[in-house]
Amino acid sequence: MKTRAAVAFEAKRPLEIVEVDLEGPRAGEVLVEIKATGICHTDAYTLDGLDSEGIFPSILGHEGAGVVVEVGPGVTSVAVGDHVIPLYTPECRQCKSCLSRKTNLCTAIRATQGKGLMPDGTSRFSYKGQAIAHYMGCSTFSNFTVLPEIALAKIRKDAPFESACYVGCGVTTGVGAVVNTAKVEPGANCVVFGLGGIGLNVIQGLKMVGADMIVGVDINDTKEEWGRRFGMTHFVNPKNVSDVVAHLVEMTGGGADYTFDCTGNTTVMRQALEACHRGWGESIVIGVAEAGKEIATRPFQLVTGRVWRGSAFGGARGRTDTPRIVDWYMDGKIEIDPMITHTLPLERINEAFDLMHAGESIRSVVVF
Ligand code: NAD
Ligand code: AHE
Ligand code: ZN
Repeated sequence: MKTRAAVAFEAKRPLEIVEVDLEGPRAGEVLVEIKATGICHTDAYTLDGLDSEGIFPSILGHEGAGVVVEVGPGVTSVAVGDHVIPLYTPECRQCKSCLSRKTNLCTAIRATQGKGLMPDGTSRFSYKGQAIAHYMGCSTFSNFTVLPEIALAKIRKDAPFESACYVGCGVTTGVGAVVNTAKVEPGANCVVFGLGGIGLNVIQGLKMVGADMIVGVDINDTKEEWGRRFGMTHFVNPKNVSDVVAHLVEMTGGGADYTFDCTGNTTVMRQALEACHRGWGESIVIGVAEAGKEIATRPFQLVTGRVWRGSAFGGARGRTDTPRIVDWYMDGKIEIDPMITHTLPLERINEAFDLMHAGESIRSVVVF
């Protein structure tokens, strides 16, 4: 079939909206009509050529929601008409990682996914006879896409696609980092670095679990109002203080119980670790750093009890946890709608990247 898609032909070039060819689902695969997709900073990072796994040409996008239109042979967990969220972190429930119960990082299809291919080693997308790579196993910047069954979470039908799509990455990543990775307890003092589409979800997760101090740190002053809107209690612009770590340690009475990096900046990651309380403070790295970047700190920081931990997709087991997060939204436990600052048609998707780079959006969503 033909489908409209925004194709990344080359790094650092705007996406082009073209009609691409899409092959139907093979065994264990599902054809999904994408109804809405968010634009996450990770899409921008890959488009900007900063991802060591970036492939071109490809169809980016990993934060979608849609409807199952066809299932391949052997598919049992979803059916035509089901509403689904594509999962860049699938959940096969059979691999060593899934069975360990220690991680959400299913390894069943990670190798082919990283190469922009379906599990059988081929691509379903092509343009003028040339293969186009899938992205993070999702490629939600296409009106129709094919995914493995294990990479689809079935969600309730009354959830609007325009908001449910955000659960496909940003909401789950932020709220999940609090609930699943850090397991923040009520009364904790926390610091969140970077108040964008991820950081604000960390903040609302912290509020939900009953954190005490929720300090937000951002170089963009306009983010203060956004942070307060979702539960932030204090704001710091690092540009206004001489030593941000010392400032935060003093503010939190000796250091934070938990800190979260939602910037992808390795200098900030170090600050986030060092702003933790001696003896027990934990820093969660959520931000994705540019290819080649490394983190550093004095080992003494770890010897004296601070913990450096990472979180991918908020530690969520996609098929099990994302339908529950959609329920939290539908039950009013978390908010999504106010964070969706811009809604655009696919033809204007490049504006979403401009808005993000200008710090003018929290989340832009393309509605097909
Ligand atoms: P965003 O662009 O919406 O927000 C980033 C925020 O960080 C902005 O408000 C910006 O002003 C702020 N910022 C930038 N530099 C800063 C600095 N030096 N100090 C303080 N604040 C700073 O991006 P997003 O969509 O929220 O994504 C944030 C990061 O999380 C990205 O690196 C993204 O790739 C990553 N991410 C990771 C996962 C995961 O599973 N680990 C999932 C989604 C996104
Ligand atoms: N491909 C990059 C790493 C990118 C990365 O860390 N991705 C996060 C999700 S970001 C979503 O917005 C993730 O889940 N990583 C786990 C995984 O298996 O990819 C690189 O450095 O090569
Ligand atoms: Zn993302």
